[in-house]
Amino acid sequence: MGRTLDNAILNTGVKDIAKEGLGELGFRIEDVLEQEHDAALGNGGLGRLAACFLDSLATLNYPAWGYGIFKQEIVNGYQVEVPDYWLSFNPWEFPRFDITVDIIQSDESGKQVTSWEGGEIVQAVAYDVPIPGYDTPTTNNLRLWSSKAASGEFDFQKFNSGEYESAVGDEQRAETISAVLYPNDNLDRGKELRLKQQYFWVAASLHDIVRRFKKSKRPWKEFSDQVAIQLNDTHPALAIVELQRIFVDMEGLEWDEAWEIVTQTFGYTNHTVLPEALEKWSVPLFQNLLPRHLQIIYDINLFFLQSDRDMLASVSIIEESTPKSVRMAYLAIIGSHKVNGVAELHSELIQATIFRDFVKVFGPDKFINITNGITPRRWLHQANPKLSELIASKVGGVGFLKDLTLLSKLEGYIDDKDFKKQWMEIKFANKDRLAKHIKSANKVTVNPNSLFDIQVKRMHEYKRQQLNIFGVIHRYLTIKAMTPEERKEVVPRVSIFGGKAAPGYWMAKTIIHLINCVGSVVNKDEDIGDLLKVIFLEDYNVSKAEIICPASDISEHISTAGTEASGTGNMKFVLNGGLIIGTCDGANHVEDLRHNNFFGKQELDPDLRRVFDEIEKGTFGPPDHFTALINSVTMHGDYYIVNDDFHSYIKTHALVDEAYKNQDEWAEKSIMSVARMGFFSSDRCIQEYAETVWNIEPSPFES
Ligand code: 26R
Repeated sequence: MGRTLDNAILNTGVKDIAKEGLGELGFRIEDVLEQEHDAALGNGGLGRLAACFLDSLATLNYPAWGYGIFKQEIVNGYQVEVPDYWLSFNPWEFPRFDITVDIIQSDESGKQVTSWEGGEIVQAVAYDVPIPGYDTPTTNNLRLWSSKAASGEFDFQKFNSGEYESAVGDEQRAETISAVLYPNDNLDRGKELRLKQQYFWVAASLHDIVRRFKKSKRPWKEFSDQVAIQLNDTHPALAIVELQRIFVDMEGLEWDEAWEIVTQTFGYTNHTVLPEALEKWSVPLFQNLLPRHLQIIYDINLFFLQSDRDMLASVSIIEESTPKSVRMAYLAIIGSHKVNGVAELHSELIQATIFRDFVKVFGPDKFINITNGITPRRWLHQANPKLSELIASKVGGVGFLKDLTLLSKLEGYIDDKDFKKQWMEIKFANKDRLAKHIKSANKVTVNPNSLFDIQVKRMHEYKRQQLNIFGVIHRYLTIKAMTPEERKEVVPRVSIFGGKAAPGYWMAKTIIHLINCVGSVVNKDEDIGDLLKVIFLEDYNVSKAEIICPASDISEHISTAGTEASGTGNMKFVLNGGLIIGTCDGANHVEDLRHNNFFGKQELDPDLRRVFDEIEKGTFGPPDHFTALINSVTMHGDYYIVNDDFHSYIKTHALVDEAYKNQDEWAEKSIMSVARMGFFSSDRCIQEYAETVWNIEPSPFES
């Protein structure tokens, strides 16, 4: 989510008043805004996409609610992680002690059941975060759930009778459920507490939704006319089972009627094809925690498999592994009426690979694409006010913030010298702002006239920050080998990295380590000076992204072909006039390359060989720190295709250098890129969900 205040006063149009008022009280508004801590809604692209959606839903006057878990994220320090309990106060989270849901947490016996009783009761308490739309009175609600022991009272009886531990135990066990957000990204670890969290969150949200529906007094068969629930990946897919349980066990509906309503209610968005990220829960774990839900899953599966007996094993929700496991993506597909990917290529890929057999069963209409988008309010107007103002002066005012396709009018100014000059001056000012941040955070001076090359996103091998840093080392060696005359032709460059690794992801941390080691050698090398600087920005988050995204000349989106579902950072950079380096499609080709590599038919690129030699010589510190990283390319099949892409990657950077030498043409490329960004607004994206999945219309406030 990032910070709330600046966005809220911009959206509601009171920023000038706030600025003036604070001024009279002797404060600078910037200083006040910076006091706020970033709120989280997850760890990476998935959560930030949801935050953009909330902004668009409110702006477009859609009657929508966001549901999330109360967070206490673990943030990355340098190498150690510290839980940020003491930072957790957020003035925009309004506790609603009047809105609580009692949730059964587990059935002690774990036995076969046809209804679900007994077990511990945990209470969910709502915390509401207001989401004001832009230029509309509509303000929607994001409801976060915090877990609490049901009684909320300390058990003095147990305490007095000497059972000290279990007296605090119940309360602590309850509060632990929502205490931490798992910091993994794209890696499923199947932890019991996480399943508890998922159920806790799903149950609280669904009972809230059902309670609201009941107030309408409409018959159950109209449930899906009033309610649409979008599953943001499979993490909340248990909701499908819980709603079926509410209908059948609690409200007395017949199975078939209930199931029809359930499937009409849900939509499922897939956000990744990486096999290690597809959620599976072991059946024994499920049996223990959610026995009735497991039974309902068996029944859903049975009825589904009866409809198509040819493909039993390949589409079964239960995987015949040891132990058996529940495939959450399959449950999500079977329990939804629409399944979508988040970019054209990604949607094609899931239909051709991981969900292929389901396309055969359900036919192609159930599977659709809805390309991601970002909100221009935060990612242009708020992060880059000067550019927003300049654009407004050319495209007929601030209307483009609600209809981003109006940006295309900028194409008409491509030959306007004065406009181009202003455009580039704003880019420079944004780079200068980032340079100042780097100076204070990293104690390194970077020249804002250099080419700023940025890669910020979660640290992951598939995103290939290692390809980038190997490229940086190659650049360093190339400059080192040049004569002073040759060096005069080099375009000065700052390579900027940022992003968190999951605490247990050792290889990702090794890549961070290498980046920092390269930086400390290169940045103080007097032969190099301003020609190359290497920066790792600590603690990358939304507020930092608001400073970073407007400041790129190029940014890197170089995930292995076919692995990045969509990416949304790419859109943030381009909307702010940066050019991008990106991987072309080549998903099918990747399989062949992996096969060849695996059977030893790999030839190491000579430039990459030089890079590895230099690391192994100890130029960047003890080489054994990086042995595993190098071996992953040279000895273990190069799963992420770093070697095969290295040559083309280096060539592309040479093209960038050449292009940057012509600043006039660069300005034109930059303007043209922004002019064609209209499609990538989250408003367009949300409209597509509204029309093709939810069947809802805007409901503007009427005074
Ligand atoms: C812990 C585990 C189960 C887990 C798996 C996967 C946790 C988090 C993920 C992250 C996935 C779902 C994710 O964030 N995907 C990203 O979604 C973005 C929004 O659609 C895309 O832009 C981005 O390409 C994709 O990686």
